[in-house]
Amino acid sequence: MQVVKYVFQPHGDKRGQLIALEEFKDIPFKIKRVYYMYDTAEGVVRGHHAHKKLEQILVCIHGSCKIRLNNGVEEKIVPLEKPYEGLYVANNMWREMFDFSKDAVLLVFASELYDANDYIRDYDEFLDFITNEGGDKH
Ligand code: T46
Repeated sequence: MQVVKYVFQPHGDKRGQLIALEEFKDIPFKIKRVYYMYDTAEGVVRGHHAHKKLEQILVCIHGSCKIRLNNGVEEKIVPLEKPYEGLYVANNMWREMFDFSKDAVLLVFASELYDANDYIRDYDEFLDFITNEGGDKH
C-alpha cells in the first residue's frame, strides 16, 4: 500500500510562514468542502469508516495526530505533525485518526460535499464492498 504525503511549499520570510493551497495544483482534486477538528479529547479515536467515492487531503495544521489507513489487505500508521505536510486519503480506504495532541487541529480538504450515504461504517461491509463492487485496492 502506497502512502501519499504531499509536502507543501511554505512562502516564508522574516515575518513567518504562509502556505497557499490551490485545487488541481497543490490539492489533486476540486475542493468542494473543507472541515477541521480540534479540542479532541484525550484517547479518542475518530473515523472508523471508509468512503465509496470521497478523496481527501488531511493536514494537521497545529499539534499532531496519527492516521491509521487500511486498504483491506494492509495497514499503515502515518504520523501527521507538520503544518506543511498533507496526507492523501483515497476512496475505499478504512481510516482512523488517533493520538491527537491537546492542541491538534486537523484540517481536511474534501473532493465531495457531505453525503452520509458515501460512508461505510462496518469493516466487514467495507471488505465486501472492495471485493464485490470493484473498489480498487490502493
Ligand atoms: C473522514 C474523517 C477524516 C457534517 O455535518 N458535515 C461534514 O462535512 C462532516 C465531515 C461531518 N458532519 C457531521 C456528521 C457528524 O454528526 O459532524 C459529525 C462528526 O462527523 P464524523 O463522526 O463523521 O467525524 P469523523 O472524525 O469520524 O470523520 C470525519 C469525516 O466525517 C470523514 O469523512 O474521512 O473525518
